[in-house]
Amino acid sequence: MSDLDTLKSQLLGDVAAAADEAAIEAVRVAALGKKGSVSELLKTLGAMSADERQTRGAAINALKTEVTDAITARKADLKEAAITARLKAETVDVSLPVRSSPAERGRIHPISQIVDEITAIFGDMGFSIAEGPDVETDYYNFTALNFPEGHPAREMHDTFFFQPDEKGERKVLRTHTSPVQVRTMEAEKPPIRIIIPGKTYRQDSDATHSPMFHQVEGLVIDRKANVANMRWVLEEFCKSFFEVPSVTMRFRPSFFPFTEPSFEVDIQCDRSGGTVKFGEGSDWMEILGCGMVHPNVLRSGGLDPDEYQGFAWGMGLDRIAMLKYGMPDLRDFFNADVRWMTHYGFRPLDMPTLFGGLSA
Ligand code: 2NM
Repeated sequence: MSDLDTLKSQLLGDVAAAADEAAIEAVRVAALGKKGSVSELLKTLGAMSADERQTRGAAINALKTEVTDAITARKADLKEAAITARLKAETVDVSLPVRSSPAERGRIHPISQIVDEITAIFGDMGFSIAEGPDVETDYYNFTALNFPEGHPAREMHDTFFFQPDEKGERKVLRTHTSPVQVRTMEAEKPPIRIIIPGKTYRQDSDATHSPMFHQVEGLVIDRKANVANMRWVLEEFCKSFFEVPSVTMRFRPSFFPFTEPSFEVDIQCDRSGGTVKFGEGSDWMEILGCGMVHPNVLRSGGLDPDEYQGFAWGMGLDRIAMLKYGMPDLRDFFNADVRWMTHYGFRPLDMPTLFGGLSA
């Protein structure tokens, strides 16, 4: 066997043994690279006689061609094998159900949905949102709102009291969101048009009462704001909120310390079927309280009652949400049960708007 035959069988053996693309590349460099075994042989041609070069040169070039072809073929095979292996490893089972993204699976709590709906309605009427602390002073929760010291209305609220602090001041969990109205009157100049959604607290707990519940209150202060304006605002709100073209409302005289006159408002409804229908029927349902802001409350807010007047209202959200969405037990609202949320919750991307439909 000549030296070329030996080299050839060795190189072809290396080619056949190369198991992946990196290995075959190493074989190529070892044979055909600058210092490769075949390249080194080619370099010997220069020192040969013309005759010798003719026979020896042809043999070396034949070897080079054969080795090059073998490497090229093996490379192609290995590349093909690598692609096949990768396709096999990366298969997708298209029959599996699509897993939804967190944004699609998440749900908006019905209370948040109600607040978003009410915000859309009053936002459209030019109201903005005001907020305040859940832990209030006795002054803002009661005194500034015309609940005199020792007045029985303070007991009406079943207040959660904190231990007195070092100054003897006893903070409370706000029993309504009305303290925010006083804080807003202190901070802003009329005209004022705000709604105040938020958590409120009273010691009360059964199937229809939770010690933490939700309210939206509203306040309008201007030079001539009056009961007729209030009626219009509340009627527009009810039509939008209950998604009916007309509602009949009943204003019954009532008492709240912070308003005079005060009213409780019912809307006409039909309870004869399994669900409540609004805008028709022979039943009445109480939905909110309202009135003209008491002069003492205006004074608490730093406003002159001879210059400004206003109206305010308040409604509980939890009961209204139960009614609107047909949820039977209030306690489910706060159990954080994901099955309940999946059933009663709202999709985060379905934002309530007046033009797109509130709860559609
Ligand atoms: C209600 C009913 C009637 C009310 C009054 C005020 C304030 F601070 F402006 F005087 N805020 N909220 C109000 C009036 C609340 O809830 C049933």
